[in-house]
Amino acid sequence: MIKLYGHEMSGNSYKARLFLELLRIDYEWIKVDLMKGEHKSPEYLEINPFGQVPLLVYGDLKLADSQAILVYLARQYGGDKWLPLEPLPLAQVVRWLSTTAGEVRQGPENARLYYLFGATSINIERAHQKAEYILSQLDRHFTTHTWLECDRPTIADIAVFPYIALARDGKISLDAYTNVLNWIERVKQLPGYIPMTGI
Ligand SMILES: N[C@@H](CCC(=O)N[C@@H](CS)C(=O)NCC(=O)O)C(=O)O
Repeated sequence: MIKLYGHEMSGNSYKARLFLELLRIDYEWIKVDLMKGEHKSPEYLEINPFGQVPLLVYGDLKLADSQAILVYLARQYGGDKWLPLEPLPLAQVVRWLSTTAGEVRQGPENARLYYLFGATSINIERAHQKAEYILSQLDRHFTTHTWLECDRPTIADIAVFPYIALARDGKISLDAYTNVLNWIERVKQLPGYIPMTGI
């Protein structure tokens, strides 16, 4: 059985867990207590030298990084439904995976780290500026798109969703972004959807 190492307050862990649930795949959830520093223990560093969650383990496979986990699960278990095969739609989906690791991380994810986990080395003004920027971009995108790409939910939506939906944890209001709010509601209606604290 697949094992997913994660923490319940980690949006990146939630991302992998949400997708396993949407795919209706059985898995074992293994809590790595970030607050106790378990992710930096020698035992954990042995299986993930980056010392981060999430980590997917399946037999000999050890796969870190939430975006990589989405790609693996989508291709292994989802056919081309969640991750298209054709060059252009595939590239369009990958573009949002990059945006997740870029603008979404630098904006709402960092603002949440600052307020919720006391990561005071983060420049909060810059995080809020970045958040405003990506939220405006997304809101404009959703004036003409129901889903991020391909007119259907793909791993682009699953990757971007958690830290956008958790933006309020970083003291970022979503009220001005009606199209984003409507998209969040659409994601919540997907069969198999599970919530996390803050969403
Ligand atoms: N690129 C990684 C980032 C993972 C990440 O930042 N995980 C956080 C929790 S959400 C973590 O483990 N932080 C502890 C650390 O980096 O020391 C992913 O998308 O999974």
